[in-house]
Amino acid sequence: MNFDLVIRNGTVATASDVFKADVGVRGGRIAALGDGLAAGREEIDAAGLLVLPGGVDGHVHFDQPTGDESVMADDFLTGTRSAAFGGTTTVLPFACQEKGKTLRAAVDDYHRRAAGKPLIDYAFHLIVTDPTEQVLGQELPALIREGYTSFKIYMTYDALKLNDRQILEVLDIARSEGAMVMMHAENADCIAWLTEKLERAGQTAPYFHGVSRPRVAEREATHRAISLAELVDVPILIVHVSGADAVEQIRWAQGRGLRIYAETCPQYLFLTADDLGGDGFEGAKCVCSPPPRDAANQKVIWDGLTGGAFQIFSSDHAPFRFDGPSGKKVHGEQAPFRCVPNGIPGVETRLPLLFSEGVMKGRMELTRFVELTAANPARMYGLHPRKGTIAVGADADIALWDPSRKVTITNGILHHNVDYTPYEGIEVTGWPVVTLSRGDVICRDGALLAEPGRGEFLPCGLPAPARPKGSPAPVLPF
Ligand code: DUC
Ligand code: ZN
Ligand code: ZN
Repeated sequence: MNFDLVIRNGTVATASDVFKADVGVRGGRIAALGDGLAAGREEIDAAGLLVLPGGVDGHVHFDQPTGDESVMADDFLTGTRSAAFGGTTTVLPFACQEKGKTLRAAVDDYHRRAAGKPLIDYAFHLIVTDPTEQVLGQELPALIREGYTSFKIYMTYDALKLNDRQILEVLDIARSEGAMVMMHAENADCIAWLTEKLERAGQTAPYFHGVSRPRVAEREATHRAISLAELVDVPILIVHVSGADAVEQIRWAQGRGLRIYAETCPQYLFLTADDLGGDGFEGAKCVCSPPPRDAANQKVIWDGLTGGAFQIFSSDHAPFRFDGPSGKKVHGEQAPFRCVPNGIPGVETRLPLLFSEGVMKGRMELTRFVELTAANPARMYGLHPRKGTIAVGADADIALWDPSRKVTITNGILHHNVDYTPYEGIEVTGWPVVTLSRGDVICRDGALLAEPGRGEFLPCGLPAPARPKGSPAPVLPF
């Protein structure tokens, strides 16, 4: 039995095990794991390397319309290129409904934006901003059944936010259809009130973006999201959790047996509010929401990652160039923080940062790293076991890591289309040296070997973690 490819002599890690094995690939899938596999048409010697499932980044924004003249710096080509070089082989960006338009229009538009570009496989989350009767009664259920099985809702931003009643209606559909709901939990009125007060006081520099979105605004919304989900009896996932207070709410809910899941991101481990300061407009580079906090909060986020409060570690890659007319400076360098596009790049640095500071510094096991960055996002969004693991039958989406390679992160070595990285100058140990997608070597030692458009759209299954407590057990296939 011959293979298209055999990866020999490496150390394989999944979310549960670390073991020595060769990996045989046929037809884009993993066909065998074992010792002394038969020859492959192609062979890779992975001696000294880790053989990890390609990362699944469950939260990225590529080419997403912004509502003003700003333009995201990465499209489906540059965004997936950057992901691939960072060891990620599946991404889930967002198709965002425009208020007054249909969800279907957003999905169609987003497929057009992706067409011919992705280098790796991708699925879409929806963003529901206008839950009309038609959306709730027909469109959303139909789209869920077509494979758009997760969607985000916002508790802040005028153009996006839902009120509590609307949130309940949407959660109810998620419950009956089995979809996963992602919640952006910040209290809109607290933020609006503080923003106006700061503006009246002339405190409009990027630093005050953080002041306008305090931890208590995140805490209140997190608690409210949990309460609404409990009322409806549906699991939810709180995205991009930044502060200790929100973590406390999440732990409280989990301790009560509620299915509340949580995601955090590199910015809440590696940046602080000080990064929003600095000279002039420089802090705009780190304007994202929720904002980075301080060292004490970073520690709580680390504890949540290692201790189990968080299930997912995503990048929330939301790329805007610093210079030029359509990025952070779209409204000029003197623009008040409320006009600065929200978001920072990070799809390529997500895995190396967590690997280095988490695994290499002994904070977490390699299995936990794989769980947080690949297996759990795949499970949470209905892509497991096709994605997120190394197992017979899974797609051969694999990143070969050199665990001892030391790299200083600078924007020059990254492959996104952004003109800065918030992580400039951080030295990491461990780096992905080869990335495979469905058995194709797409990146090797800094060279891109893939053609645009080779990435496939993935309709998602109904995620098991989205099942309400006490719902009937699934029918097993044996
Ligand atoms: N929320 C996100 O998920 N990404 C970027 C900005 C935001 O508010
Ligand atoms: Zn958000
Ligand atoms: Zn986001």
